[in-house]
Amino acid sequence: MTVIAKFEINFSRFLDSEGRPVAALPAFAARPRDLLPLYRAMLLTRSFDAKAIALQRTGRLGTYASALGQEAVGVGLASAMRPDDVLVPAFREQGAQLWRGVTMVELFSFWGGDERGGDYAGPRQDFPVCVPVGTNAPHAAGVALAMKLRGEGRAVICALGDGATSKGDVYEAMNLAGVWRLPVVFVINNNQWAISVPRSAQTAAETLAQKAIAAGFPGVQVDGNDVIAVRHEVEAAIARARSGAGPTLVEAVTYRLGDHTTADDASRYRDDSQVSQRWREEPILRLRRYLTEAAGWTKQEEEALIGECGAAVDAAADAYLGLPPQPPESIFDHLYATLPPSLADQRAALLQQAGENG
Ligand SMILES: Cc1ncc(C[n+]2csc(CCOP(=O)(O)OP(=O)(O)O)c2C)c(N)n1
Ligand SMILES: [Mg+2]
Repeated sequence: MTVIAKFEINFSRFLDSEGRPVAALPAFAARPRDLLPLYRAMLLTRSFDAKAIALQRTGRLGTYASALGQEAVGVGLASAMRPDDVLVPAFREQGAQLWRGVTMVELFSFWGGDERGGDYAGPRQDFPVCVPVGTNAPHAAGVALAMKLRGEGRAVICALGDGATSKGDVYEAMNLAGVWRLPVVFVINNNQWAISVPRSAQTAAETLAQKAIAAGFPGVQVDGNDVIAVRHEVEAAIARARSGAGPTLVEAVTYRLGDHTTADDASRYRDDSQVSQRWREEPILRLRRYLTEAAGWTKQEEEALIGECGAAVDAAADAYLGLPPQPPESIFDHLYATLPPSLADQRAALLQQAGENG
């Protein structure tokens, strides 16, 4: 027998878990303080998550999926994008969305069940949160096809979980993206869990990055707790997409430090000791250690930044809680440009009933 094809998957990391550089840093990180916007964005995401959980626990928000421990994935991928690229998120990308200009009030509103929270004033073309697992992948391929047909030189970034890569629609989207060389980057947030199902029970593949190979494009693995690595590899993938060379898959290896959502209790299916271990590798601590060492980041600066993020989150929560409720018929108003007749009838019936009930 002869070897007719050979593949390999590379792993990228710039900072180890102690925050020590293990490779020459990319240009955007040449001056340590240039990393402060990334650091702030990760802190803001963590603060937003904590508030969202508190609001849910007190009955003022619906079920919520926190990104605790995975802040570097969202912030890293979004900071690699240009404003005119399109983000097609799953449901754990609040770090990316906040970076892109989605407001905290919009995000609270969405998770509070208010459809206006998926209609962003800022990044108008970014897609809203997508809870049906993996269904955003074909959407992303479709957007990328439109960009290609129009010759726009933009890119789509599609965020997916590790569990999503076990789904047929994700393979279908990747297959089309490969064969049509679409300008799309699939970023897999490999947080090791799909609710209670561990990564090892989802797929026998050695890496998730290699799933790109079957679809005919490159896959790379990055340390998903190293925001520099995530940004650097996604930037390279976006440049490839824009140049017409086609898609890339970036697998960001991280860990879900929190419950799956506020409707979950992860202590029922995983060991606390495993989680404590993973806290040592978390992305914010890692970058803080680097900033302290390389940029003289002080305790005072740290406290001021935490205070500033907390105040911004509190103000957004107050604004969300102060929003007037939506009228009941709004449940019909955010899915279709033109309502199909059957739904138009239901909307009219609802309005009539609401009128009769005063
Ligand atoms: C099509 C579909 N099936 C099942 C669910 C229920 N569900 C919600 S999240 C989830 C696991 C997703 O795991 P992963 O893709 O790894 O994303 P993570 O939640 O870890 O970010 C499942 C099964 C769903 N939302 N959509
Ligand atoms: Mg997962």
